Amino acid sequence: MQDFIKRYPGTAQTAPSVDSGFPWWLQLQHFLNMLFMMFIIRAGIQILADHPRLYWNRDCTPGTEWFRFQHPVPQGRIWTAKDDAVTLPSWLGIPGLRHTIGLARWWHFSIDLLWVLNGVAFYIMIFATDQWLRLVPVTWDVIPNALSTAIQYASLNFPTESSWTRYNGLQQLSYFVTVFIAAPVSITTGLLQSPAISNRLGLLGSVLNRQVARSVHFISFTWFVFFILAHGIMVFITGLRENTNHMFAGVKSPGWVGFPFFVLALVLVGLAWWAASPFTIRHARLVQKTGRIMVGWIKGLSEWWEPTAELSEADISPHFWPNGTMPNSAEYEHLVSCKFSDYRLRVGGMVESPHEFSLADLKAMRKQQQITTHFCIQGWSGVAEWGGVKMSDILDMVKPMPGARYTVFYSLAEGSDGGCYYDVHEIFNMRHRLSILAYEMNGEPLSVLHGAPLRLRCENELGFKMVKWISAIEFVSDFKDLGAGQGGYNEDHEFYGYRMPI
Ligand SMILES: Nc1nc2c(c(=O)[nH]1)N[C@H]1C(S)=C(S)[C@@H](COP(=O)(O)O)O[C@H]1N2
Ligand SMILES: [Mo]
Repeated sequence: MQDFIKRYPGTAQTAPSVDSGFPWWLQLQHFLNMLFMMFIIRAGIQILADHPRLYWNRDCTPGTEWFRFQHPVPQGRIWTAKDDAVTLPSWLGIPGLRHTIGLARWWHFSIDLLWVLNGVAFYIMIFATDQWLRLVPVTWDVIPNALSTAIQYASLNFPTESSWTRYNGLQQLSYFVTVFIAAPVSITTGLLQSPAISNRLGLLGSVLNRQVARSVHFISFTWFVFFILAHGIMVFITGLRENTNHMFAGVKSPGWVGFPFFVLALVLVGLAWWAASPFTIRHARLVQKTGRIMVGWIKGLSEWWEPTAELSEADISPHFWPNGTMPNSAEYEHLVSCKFSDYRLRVGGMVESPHEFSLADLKAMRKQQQITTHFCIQGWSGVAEWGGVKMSDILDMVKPMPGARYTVFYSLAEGSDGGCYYDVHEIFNMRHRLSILAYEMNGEPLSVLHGAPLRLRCENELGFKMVKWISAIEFVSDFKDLGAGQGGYNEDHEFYGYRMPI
């Protein structure tokens, strides 16, 4: 053992030495990364808490999860995905509480964007200088040296460091994994969870389906948490002054120059940590609007990709989570008892030819069937075969006027805080081949639970945009005057964005 340690002291002597110190941009990016990560991780945990189960299979059948922090799904009663959300303390999640995924997502995605920009700038800068040689192992010697470092740490007899010019083996490997593996894996698996991207990728989106992506995203997250904890502890126990001088002053000295800046950085991150949740709860609408300005437009762009992924019968999920607030009016009860023979779908607003359709009228029209994946914002997914009428056929019949820009779907059901559930779509998105008004699910008439008599399927959006128990469709030029003016019930009440293909 001693021979081994003597031969491999911890830092690979054959590794190139970096002599340009720690430039100001590196110090700044390192700090920003820490600040951004705090938001991303906390908001990410909040998102996970909205469906606190992880699976390797796309169908999310209860009992098949490999990880959960929630009881097993109760049997013998309706248990919706919203019932399943877990409450988080406000110091942990952003903004804490229960089912606050709408706000958490604005934080997660907006700060993600800043983090990615910081990361891209970092990649460019390190490869434009010699700094990349700190992070990328260029000699196999790094492996025995990493082992040697681990042994020495475990023996509490720390190796001599020369981190001004070269990191030790373990350090280099863990930095490499973090910067060049975990970060890109997190970004890709994050994006793969979106309906627009997943559905666009065909086979790839199906093999690396949402639950696989979500599970890998989680594993990558645990790496980050482990790394940040270990890395943070190491700052303190391997030479606090030298380390903080490198990090915050860019100097090699045994003095205290960097330390005050390090403390300041910790105070800033601490303050941001302390303020994030109360601020978000107090200014929820502002967080929603800022998020929309920062990343909403990028999400909106992906509505232009025609969703393509269609699956086969073998992919149909044995279980399809139900979600939402059921209708409970006398009117709806009557419709159920007459088997929807008195049901009329009213289509009007800014159209040349307003229509009323009975269910029989709709069933007499051209029928389309499609097997697709449903992506709920909360994180679960499920595959079903849907049968119904193409929205583009309805559009051709009612002829929206030139000034009409949005299609509004109204529900027979109320939302969870009372008031009509409704949602707004861009008209062009209703012309996609897979946008249908479904009256069938898996070959059977649509059940009450899943939206009878009629629900929307719009395969490049998240589930909440697919209104169930549709009563009427209206074409409008603007949605400012509807509800709280955000483009839908969950947009108004849960601060979601009205264009949510990602
Ligand atoms: N009227 C109405 N439609 C709704 C909802 C709702 O609460 N009310 N929930 C939405 C959400 S969040 C999802 S994920 C899907 C769930 O559809 P499912 O119950 O068929 O799974 O319906 C959407 N349509
Ligand atoms: Mo949902």
